[in-house]
Amino acid sequence: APTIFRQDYAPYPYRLPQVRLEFDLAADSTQVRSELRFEPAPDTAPGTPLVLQGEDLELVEVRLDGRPLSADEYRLDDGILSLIPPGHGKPFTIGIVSLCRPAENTTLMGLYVSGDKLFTQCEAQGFRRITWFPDRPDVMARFEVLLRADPAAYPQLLSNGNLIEQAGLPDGRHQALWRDPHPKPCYLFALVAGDFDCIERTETTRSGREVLLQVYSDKGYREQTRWALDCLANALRWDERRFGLELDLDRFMVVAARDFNMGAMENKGLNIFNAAYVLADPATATDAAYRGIEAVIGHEYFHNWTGNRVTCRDWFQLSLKEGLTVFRDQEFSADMLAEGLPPAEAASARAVKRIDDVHTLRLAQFPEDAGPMAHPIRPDSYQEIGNFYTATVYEKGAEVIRMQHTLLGEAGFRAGMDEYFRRHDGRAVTCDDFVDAMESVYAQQHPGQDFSVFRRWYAQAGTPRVRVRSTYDPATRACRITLEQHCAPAGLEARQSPPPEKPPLHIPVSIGLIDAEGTPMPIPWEGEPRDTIVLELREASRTWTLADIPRAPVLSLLRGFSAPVILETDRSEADLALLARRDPDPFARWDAVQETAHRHLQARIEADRDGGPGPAPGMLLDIWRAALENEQLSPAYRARLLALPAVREVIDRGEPMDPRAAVAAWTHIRKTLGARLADPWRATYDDLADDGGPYSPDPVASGRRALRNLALDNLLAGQAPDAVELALAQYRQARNMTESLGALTALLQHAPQAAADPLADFHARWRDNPLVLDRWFGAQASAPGCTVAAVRALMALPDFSLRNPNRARAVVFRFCLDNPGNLHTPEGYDFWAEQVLALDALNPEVAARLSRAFDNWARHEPVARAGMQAALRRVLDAPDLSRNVREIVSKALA
Ligand code: B3K
Ligand code: ZN
Repeated sequence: APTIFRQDYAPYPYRLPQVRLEFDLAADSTQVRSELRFEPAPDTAPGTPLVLQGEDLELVEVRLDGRPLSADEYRLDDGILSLIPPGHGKPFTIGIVSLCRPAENTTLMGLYVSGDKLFTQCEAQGFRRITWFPDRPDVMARFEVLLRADPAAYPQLLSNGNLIEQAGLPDGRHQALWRDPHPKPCYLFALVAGDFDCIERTETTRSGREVLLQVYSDKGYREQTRWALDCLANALRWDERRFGLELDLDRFMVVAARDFNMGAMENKGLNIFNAAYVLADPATATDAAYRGIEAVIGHEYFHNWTGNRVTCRDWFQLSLKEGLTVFRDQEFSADMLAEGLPPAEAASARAVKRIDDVHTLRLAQFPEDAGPMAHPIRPDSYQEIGNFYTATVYEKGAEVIRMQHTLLGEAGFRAGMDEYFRRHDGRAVTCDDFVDAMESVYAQQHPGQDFSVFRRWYAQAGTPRVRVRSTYDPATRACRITLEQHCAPAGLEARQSPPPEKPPLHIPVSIGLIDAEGTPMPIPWEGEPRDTIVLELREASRTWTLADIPRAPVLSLLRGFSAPVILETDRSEADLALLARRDPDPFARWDAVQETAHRHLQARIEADRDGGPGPAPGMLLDIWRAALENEQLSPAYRARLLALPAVREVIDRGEPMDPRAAVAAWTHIRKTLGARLADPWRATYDDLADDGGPYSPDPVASGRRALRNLALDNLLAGQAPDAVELALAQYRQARNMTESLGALTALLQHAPQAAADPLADFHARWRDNPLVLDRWFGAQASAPGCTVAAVRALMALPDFSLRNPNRARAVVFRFCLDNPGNLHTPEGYDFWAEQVLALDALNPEVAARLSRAFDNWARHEPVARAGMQAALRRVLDAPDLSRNVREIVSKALA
């Protein structure tokens, strides 16, 4: 497949002010009639071809200014329709009639069928599967859309913008006309047709306009959409309050789809969501699912400004909208968690959110940045853009925005955002345009300084390492801190000769000092004493001298995770233990606990390999016990402190990576922590019993449930005598999904024989609710007892289908991503290859995600390495591989 380069960008030679689309909708075959009003761009030479993309379409007719064109007046080549427009420099109209087949469309890109409804997904390049069009984000048009369909099958007909009129037709069908007042690129187009339940409410925006908010779902699920509607209203308020951004439409719709390739899509005024991010009630949704809905509803809503009003010039700029919008949804969630709490608790609630976000980054993005798919947040090339909706573009992109927020401060960042909208509202722009707006504020705040070094974050792949050294001189009371940065070649960069240059980045490193008792030591800084300061490292290495430090300090580093880097320190175990117990910065404290656990786990892996005695668990037990018994800390925060690093993180740290050894060490330590701390775990479990009040997903109540489920898991891991009974009782008495799934999962993890009854009960109870059934599948597929044979048995059940992405994710992805003990077997490698190929025949975008699971094969120990390599080969050698999977697998094997 050809590689597309960012440097090759050229503007589209024609403007497209106005688009009219008419759909004759039916599942088997839908006819699309388009009228595209073009005008040449100012410097377009006469005779410049007009090029339109199409994919999987049947062409019926092409017209130019109303006149049908004969086959020799246009070209149709590999889906591309091109023609030479009249050379008079005036506007002209292209009319196209085409057919597509929604019912046969298993890719879920373009127009497709889900259940008995019709949905669209156009980002990035799905619109070309609906009709021929300039399918690129810098061509922005006003859309008018007429939908016609059978009212019995499709009583509701939705599209972007405002509903202009709705009417019955003489032939018994009905139609709806929609007009979107805002110009948009075609990737933001959407239509939905079907029979839905809908709840709605009106809100008044801050300028006093009434707007209609609606959530559509499958019939019978109305009551499960209330939380999503609340979240939508909260998002609307929050964007007004924090960014001064108001909804620019009279109507904003969210529609839940059962079959959806990812989380949701920000189509203008008509967001289409994976039902998993809409539907919730206490009986069916976990606390985490409630928070996930809030985040995704917020995310898509915030795109209305960061993505839709100001969009991307080309797809290399994807992080312009995604990194920024993830940052915004993270802040929204943090503000929602903290809302109404007293300051100390609010800080802790925000920290919990930050910990979860950093955990995600380390789990998904750090490995990506070290593997064959490593790319800068603004990539330089791609073969298939669908493969670049990555943790790097999204999560690292959000970290790069967050650093700008840190450098500018809240007020400065807001001023930069205002400036960004002042300059670019209504346009398709680049990441550089965003940084320019932020830099204009930074340069005012810091005369003589700029973002020229900071910009390298957009161009450089790989996770930088920051080495920290410090000395303290009691005679001068000076503490000297040296920061040194280094970024190794990322992924395939290592093959380049000469290796790419990686100049230093602008890295804000937030630090604080504590003394040997854990008391904060204020740092004299810019004229006042401060508990936390930000060192701005812009060079390969730099030393700071902090004066007036009364005693030898212990450094609390990278507070709040001020930059997406890996720290290298020579901190002693004792210093780490002190930070783990006393660091007043909740993030840095959690990080110290994690680091202690990681060191212990790696020592255990080495001991298992070399037959040595294994590390003594004393320090770990002390830290765990202290956190467990510290009632000053919120249960939600304690649940994070007391969670071991994920197995995948442990695997990732191995050199070479050895999944089975990591699983063994991790399992051993989990048992130790469970067994040796059985009493405090039990006391915690009992203390946190449900108070019998009505369910609420608020951070306090959900934090209690999180810690209680963790306690149960540890009691089972440690084989406490009555642990199985406790879990069974919790399952039976559960008053919400968080409790029942917590019990079921813990049983499956530690006492699978005892899980049989609850599993059967769960299935009987929820067989008709697809999202809950996904939980049932997922808990089993990720359990250590689930062998390849067992996962195949799950897939043989009538409830299973590879065509539904949620179900495929619940079974196949969960097994391949969260069951390393069983995946890393000869049968596991075969299974992966087979499933990648089976999925690829249906849905390349989803298949490509699964194919990423073996990215880091080459860093594994020889046996795993050879098995994974052979499986990758098998996939690469298969006939008819999609462009999506081919890019991933060929890069992995390069
Ligand atoms: N913008 C969409 C992602 C579309 C991905 C399509 N391959 C969802 C989001 O980030 O909000
Ligand atoms: Zn997004």
